[in-house]
Amino acid sequence: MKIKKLLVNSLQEAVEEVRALYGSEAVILSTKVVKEGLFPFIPFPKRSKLEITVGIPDKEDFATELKKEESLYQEINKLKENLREVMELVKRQKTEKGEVHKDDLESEYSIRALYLMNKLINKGVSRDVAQKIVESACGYDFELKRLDLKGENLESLVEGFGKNLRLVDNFPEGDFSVLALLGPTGVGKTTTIAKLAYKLKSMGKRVGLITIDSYRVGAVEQLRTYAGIMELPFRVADTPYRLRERVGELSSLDVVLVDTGGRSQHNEVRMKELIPFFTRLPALKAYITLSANTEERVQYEVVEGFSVVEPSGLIFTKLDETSYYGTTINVAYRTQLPILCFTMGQRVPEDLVMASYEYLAKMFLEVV
Ligand SMILES: Nc1nc2c(ncn2[C@@H]2O[C@H](COP(=O)(O)OP(=O)(O)OP(=O)(O)O)[C@@H](O)[C@H]2O)c(=O)[nH]1
Ligand SMILES: [Mg+2]
Repeated sequence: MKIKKLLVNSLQEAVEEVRALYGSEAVILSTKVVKEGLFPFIPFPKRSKLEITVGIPDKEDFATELKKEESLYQEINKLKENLREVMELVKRQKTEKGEVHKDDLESEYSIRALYLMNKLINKGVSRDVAQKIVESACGYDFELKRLDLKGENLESLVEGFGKNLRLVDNFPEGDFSVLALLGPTGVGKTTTIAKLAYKLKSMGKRVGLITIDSYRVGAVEQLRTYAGIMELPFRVADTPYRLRERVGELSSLDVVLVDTGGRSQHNEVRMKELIPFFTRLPALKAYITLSANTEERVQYEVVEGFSVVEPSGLIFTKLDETSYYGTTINVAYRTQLPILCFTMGQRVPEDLVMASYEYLAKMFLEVV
């Protein structure tokens, strides 16, 4: 950039002169008032003039500035494009997971309600089930013009679950009850029986154990070992008649837990074998044991298969083995079978929790 100095009478003149002499790119960098006498050595009053400093950009300066500016714009546009792509990706991923979008249901639910819905959905609860649960805990807010939670997150979830899921609330029931655990192989039936037996014993109940699993090698010994450790009466019954007989022998106790061998819901013969064991025993209640890490549609297959014995409820095991335990909510909601308990680890007797709405709510809010 070149620098020039000019002496002018006014700012107006300065602007005009600079334009005329150096073109529109020239800029006035500074101005200074100076006194100018016609005869410097005579003490006449002096005239005021304006000294201006003008900056005249070189041609090359302009070209490089322009280039710099252009590449900066290109860079910004590229960044904008990248950002747009990332936003699209995030949006797509969220929709694929079935998460409720703020814009999807924004007109219907408050942000708080949507937050809670997403807490459930992100753990595997189906969108329609999550919506039903959260909606049950909402009221219409006339100010927001939307459905909003009536309480805080925890109490809202407790209310939502309470209105939509059934739990076994009278356990153990009556003076004498018989509980049998049924389900696919390896879901944790025997281990859960041991945990339940301990729980009942610590509630002061007199407990007895029976196994009808004479199919698998070592099955009898597995339960016998637990019975031995807890000093509980133990029986084996290999036929429906024997089962009734053994239950009769233990009828002075409060609760009898019956272990069964795991079987596939696809094996019709093995499923039908179960029926005579569970008829003509009025005190008996059969619970289907489902592993939470099993695919949801398979869980429905299992419930359907084991429904030959008219189940009284569900037990969910291995909650510790999946992040998507929300499937248990879907299954309990859609079958409307009451939940007895959850297990979340191999430790006997620690890893068992009797079903409660509060436990469920805490589990989804990740505060247990
Ligand atoms: N991680 C985890 N493992 C469990 C849980 N419950 C049981 N198990 C384990 O699952 C395995 C099978 O447990 P069992 O109790 O023998 O299962 P089962 O349903 O009686 O098996 P079958 O009688 O052969 O059908 C064992 O290693 C248990 O320790 C649980 O809640 N979490
Ligand atoms: Mg077993």
